[in-house]
Amino acid sequence: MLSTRTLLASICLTALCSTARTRTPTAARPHIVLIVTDDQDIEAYGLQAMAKTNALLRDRGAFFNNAFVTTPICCVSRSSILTGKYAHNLRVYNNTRHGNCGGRRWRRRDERKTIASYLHGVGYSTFYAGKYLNTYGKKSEEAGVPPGWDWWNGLVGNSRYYNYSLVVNETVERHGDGVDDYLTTVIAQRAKRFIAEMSASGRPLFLMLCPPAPHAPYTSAVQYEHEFANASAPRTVAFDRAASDKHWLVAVKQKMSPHTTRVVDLAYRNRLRTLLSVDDLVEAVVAALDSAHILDNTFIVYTSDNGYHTGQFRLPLDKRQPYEFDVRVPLIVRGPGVPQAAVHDDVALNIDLLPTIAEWARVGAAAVDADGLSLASLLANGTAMGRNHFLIEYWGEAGRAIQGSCSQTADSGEAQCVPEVDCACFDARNNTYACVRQLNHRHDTVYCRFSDDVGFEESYNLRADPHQLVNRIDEMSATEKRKLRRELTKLRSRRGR
Ligand SMILES: *[C@@H]1O[C@H](CO)[C@@H](O)[C@H](O)[C@H]1NC(C)=O
Ligand SMILES: *[C@@H]1O[C@H](CO)[C@@H](O)[C@H](O)[C@H]1NC(C)=O
Ligand SMILES: *[C@@H]1O[C@H](CO)[C@@H](O)[C@H](O)[C@H]1NC(C)=O
Ligand SMILES: *[C@@H]1O[C@H](CO)[C@@H](O)[C@H](O)[C@H]1NC(C)=O
Ligand SMILES: *[C@@H]1O[C@H](CO)[C@@H](O)[C@H](O)[C@H]1NC(C)=O
Ligand SMILES: *[C@@H]1O[C@H](CO)[C@@H](O)[C@H](O)[C@H]1NC(C)=O
Ligand SMILES: [Ca+2]
Repeated sequence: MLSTRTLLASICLTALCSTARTRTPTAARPHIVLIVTDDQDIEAYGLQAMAKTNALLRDRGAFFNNAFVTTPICCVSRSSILTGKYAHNLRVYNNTRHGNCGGRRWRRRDERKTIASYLHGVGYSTFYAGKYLNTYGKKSEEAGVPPGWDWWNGLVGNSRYYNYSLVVNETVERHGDGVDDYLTTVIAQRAKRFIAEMSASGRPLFLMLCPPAPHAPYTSAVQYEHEFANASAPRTVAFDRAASDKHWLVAVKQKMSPHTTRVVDLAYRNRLRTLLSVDDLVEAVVAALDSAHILDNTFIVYTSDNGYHTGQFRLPLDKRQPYEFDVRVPLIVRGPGVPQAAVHDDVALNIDLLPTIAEWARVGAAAVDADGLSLASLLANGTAMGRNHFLIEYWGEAGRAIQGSCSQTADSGEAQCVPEVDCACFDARNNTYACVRQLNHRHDTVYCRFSDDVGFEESYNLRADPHQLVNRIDEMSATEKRKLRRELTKLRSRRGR
């Protein structure tokens, strides 16, 4: 008896085969790799540690000069990346379960409509490896595989490099501190295996790779421990500069002590070192796609979940601020139809990644429920995005991670106070704000309003003052301020674009 397979094979010898193929809706869907690093800022050091990434992605694809996240903190931004939605529409507010980081509402509603579900729904084989949401897997009954993922390697909890647990499909896998356990390396190896095994399946592939680098504790791989021995945090005009015209948390900062400055410089150096392993990961993934003969039909997107600061305005380390160093991120896209070495000035946001990837995957625009815009036409032929402005929003944490010998208390309204940097606090309840960021041919400005005791406002003209040294709020007319406040209310109260 002739088996179906033999029958198909004989049909394929005739011209009918190609007709049959073009009718198969998944046949020409591109493969997609999304790489999201943790806390990689663009302002302080950009991609300087990443020669291979620059050669393989940036020089072969498009680089965005103006890529931003809409909320500068891990879990919230990751939730926005996964869904294409602003945080206020997800009601994800901070890195805790209480703030809906992997919380009940997230799991019941929004996690069912992530990039994974959309792509799985149109036939993609999906793969995840690395940090997910900060609370992931902390409760064993919640350490399952989120909807839409076929191959799952989710890191339990926040970024770590050694001594971590991965949930592999549904099984917890414990890793120690052997050379082979280095998380960035493990992610690269598993991605290579997935590509090698699945590229012959005929299904389009989607990989989301989330290395811990360069997030604290900035542990480098052994072979890179001594690189960048002389590097130090950039002494820009904002470095260790008093900023008394800024909101409370920044205005009260003391000049950094020599000890804190040493800690900041060491962190900077170690962050670069951890990125060398990400650079290797990029190289390994590109090589695996090439060996599988699918590189030319693969989009590769490289970005970060938020920026970072190292000493600007006396803020020793961390993110969470409305300033450019915390909200700007690298964004590089390589793929079919993307011209080489293109540079775009159009704004691109974390919430744009899902609509972009969905368009490449031909999900069908009507099916996609997102706040962001697709970058696909801009990437293909430079079609302007037409976006005038966007929202930046953040909810300050309080009472959390006040460490060791620090004198702050759980009810001081502050959070993330760290002994190694003279107990500077990285956050406070009233570090809660929303900003209208306007960036187009005519304007380059930002206006922020804080939810604190005084409704503090900040305003910068970034064209004249790119480092945001001078808060110009007092130069704004009452009419201008009213207009911006109205715009903020509008952006925060409904689906904003
Ligand atoms: C995880 O699940 C996928 C899909 O069922 C399977 O193909 C893969 O081999 C599994 N991975 C591991 C490491 O067990
Ligand atoms: C990993 O855990 C072991 C056992 O607790 C500890 O001795 C070791 O220092 C840890 N390694 C790292 C890199 O944190
Ligand atoms: C680092 O600084 C030391 C001392 O100034 C110098 O000898 C060494 O060549 C520098 N190393 C690099 C890689 O620049
Ligand atoms: C630009 O590219 C997009 C996506 O490939 C396509 O849909 C659109 O028609 C193109 N527009 C022009 C003007 O070529
Ligand atoms: C996180 O957000 C929730 C909801 O707004 C809030 O109740 C909680 O206090 C926040 N957590 C911290 C640590 O600030
Ligand atoms: C912000 O919070 C801190 C700590 O609770 C408090 O001391 C300060 O007065 C507050 N400032 C404003 C402007 O709300
Ligand atoms: Ca982060």
